[in-house]
Amino acid sequence: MKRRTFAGIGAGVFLLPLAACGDDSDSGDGGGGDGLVVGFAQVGAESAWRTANSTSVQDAAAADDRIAELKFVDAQQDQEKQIEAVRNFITQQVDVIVLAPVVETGWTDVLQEAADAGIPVVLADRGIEAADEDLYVTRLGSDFVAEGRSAGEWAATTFADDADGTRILELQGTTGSAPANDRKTGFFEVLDAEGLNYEIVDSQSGNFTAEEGKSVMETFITTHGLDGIDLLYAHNDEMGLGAIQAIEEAGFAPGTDIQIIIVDGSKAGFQAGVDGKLNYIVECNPVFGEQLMDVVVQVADGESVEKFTPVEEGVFDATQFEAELPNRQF
Ligand code: GZL
Repeated sequence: MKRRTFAGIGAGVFLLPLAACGDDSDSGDGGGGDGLVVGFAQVGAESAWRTANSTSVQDAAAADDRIAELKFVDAQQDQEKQIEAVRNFITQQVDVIVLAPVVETGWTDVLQEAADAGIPVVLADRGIEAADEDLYVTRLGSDFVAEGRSAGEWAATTFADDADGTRILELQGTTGSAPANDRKTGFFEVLDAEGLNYEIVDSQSGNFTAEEGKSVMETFITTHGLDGIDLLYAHNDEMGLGAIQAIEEAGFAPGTDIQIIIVDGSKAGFQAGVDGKLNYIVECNPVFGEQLMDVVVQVADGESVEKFTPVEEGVFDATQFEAELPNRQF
C-alpha cells in the first residue's frame, strides 16, 4: 500500500504530496495496489441515522476502486474510544483519517499527532470547535444551525397567533455535540427574530437515543404535566419517537395535544408523521458515502477542497409525509 507524505496540514486548502512512501500492505479487496487505506472513527450506532451513515460510507468504500481498505471503528458514542481509534490509524500509517467527532472539544492533541505524522484528517458529519479548525482539511456534513432555523421557522409560523405564549419542551442531542449546540442555536435564534412569545418549560439531553428520549420525556411529564405544553422540539427522530411513547402512555395524543418537531427524517419518523403523531420533519441526510470518498481522494491527492461541504437536505410538513415515506433510505 502506498502512502503519501504531505508537506504539512495546511489550513484545509491545499496539500502537496511529496512522494509515495511507506510500506506496501495488502489491505483487502482493493488489490493492494495504489488504493488508499482510510481510517474511519465513527460516533457509534445510536440511531437509524448513524447506522445508515455507516452503511453508506462502508458501501461506498467497498465499491470504490480508489479505496483499498476502510478501517472502520464504532466508538459507541465514547470520545476516548474515538481518540484511541485515531491514534491506532496513525500507528497503522493510513493515508487519510475520517473522523465523525462525537463532541466539539477535546481533539487538539490527537489531531496534532495526525498532523505531525503527515496524515490529513477529514471530518464527516459533525464539526469541532473553531480553535482546532487548522487541524483538519475539510468537513462534509449538515449545516446544523440551518436545520435548527428551519424548525424555528415552522414553529414561529405555527404559533404566531398563540396569544398566551407558546410553551416548549426541548429534547437536546448529545451534550457538547455540534448538532445539539447548533440545532438549539438556530431554532431559538429564529423564534427570537420572529418575535414569538415563548417559554422554554424544560430542556434536557436525550443523547440522541430513543431510550433516553423516552426517559427524559417521562421526567418532563412528571415534573410539568402535559396540559398547556404546546410544542416538543426533539433534535433527532429517536428521541422524538421515544417521547411519543411516553406521551401516549401518559394518556395524551402526540401530534394533537402537543405538536412535535423532529430532525433526521427516518422511515420510522415519517411513519409516525403519517400516523398523525408528529407535525414537522427537518431532514438530516446520512447518505453521503460516495461524496465522502470523492473528498477523501481529493484530499489524498493534495487537491484544493472547501473547508465545509454541506449535504443536500429538505423539510417536510404533514401534507408531505405520505408521499415522501417511500423515498426514505433509512
Ligand atoms: C447529525 C448526526 C446526529 C443525528 C442523530 O448529523 O450527527 O447524530 O441527527 C445522530 O440521529 O445520532
